Amino acid sequence: MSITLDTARGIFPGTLAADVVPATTARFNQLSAEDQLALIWFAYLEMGKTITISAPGAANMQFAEPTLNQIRQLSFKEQSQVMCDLANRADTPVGRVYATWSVNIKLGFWYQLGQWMEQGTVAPIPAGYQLSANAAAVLQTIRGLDAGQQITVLRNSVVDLGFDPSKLGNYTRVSEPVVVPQDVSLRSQVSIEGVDNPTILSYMNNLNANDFDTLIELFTPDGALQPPFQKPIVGKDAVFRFFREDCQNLKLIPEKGVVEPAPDGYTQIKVTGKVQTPWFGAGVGMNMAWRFLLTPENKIFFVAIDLLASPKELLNLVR
Ligand code: 45D
Repeated sequence: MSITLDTARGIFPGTLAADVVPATTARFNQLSAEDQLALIWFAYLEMGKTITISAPGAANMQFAEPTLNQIRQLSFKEQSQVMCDLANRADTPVGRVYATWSVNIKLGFWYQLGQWMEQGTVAPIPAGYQLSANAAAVLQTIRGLDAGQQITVLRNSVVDLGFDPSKLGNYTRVSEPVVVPQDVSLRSQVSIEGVDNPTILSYMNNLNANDFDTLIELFTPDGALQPPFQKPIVGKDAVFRFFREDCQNLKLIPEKGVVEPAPDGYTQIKVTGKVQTPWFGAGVGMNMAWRFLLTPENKIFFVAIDLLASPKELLNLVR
């Protein structure tokens, strides 16, 4: 039996991912636009009591700024309409611009609107807004999640707003500028209990240093990366673009792992640990697993990144 992307996706099948996240997102997407906006707003306010979100840098905000300034000039009624249109995925000028943005630009856009809503310069969610019973139930589910799962639900709901990018036709993707990789002398080196494979250590260290040029050379030409709750991104070019657009300034803190032989001279390696996003820094450590499949030449043929169901899963290294 030879190795394919499909067999690769099935390695370490005992890994328990936080399926409650896509399930909650699916329920969220069934709600009315008004309920969606109000619900994320309430969830966002509640989370803000325990964790702080970092302000995005100026380089990050420059692309959203023209749209934000346009919105600020509008009446409250018009502002609410713009936000509802985004939640309705409507085909509007703002919805189309929004669709071209990377995840971080979308998050920065809402971060700024949220600040203005709190300050009262942009239309707030009406005081006393009553969530529907379904929306209230979704909010209740979100309350029960751990912080890493909560921010992932929030992130997913923001990403899904706006006009559907697949309906845009040809367009230019807009993402924040790529930062210079961290100076080699300043780089920290991870250590992983049970794993000394140099490709794995290099993956973690180069991603932590934003050194995507070196990182991508660890992959085979047809190598694939599967982000949490997504389909695999296949091929070096696509994976490289993903790193540059969506993976800057992450902090990977792998803790332990196992190395096992796989068919055809391949090696499968599972690592568990924490990941921090620049949006919340050390305030939120997401419980994650990496499931790698390496070729006999020690190149990455496949890696899946999973958000784990519970901290207990950090200890689950069995096949
Ligand atoms: O008024 O090894 C609302 C990979 C509407 C790469 C709003 C990775 C209403 C390979 C929207 C509520 C990337 C896969 C306002 C590893 C409203 C690899 C505002 C993993 C104002 C490890 C809402 C990386 C706002 C991971 C402002 C797992 C919401 C990264 C803001 C995960 C929400 C990153 C924010 C996550 C959420 C970031 C900022 C989960 C950020 C979440």
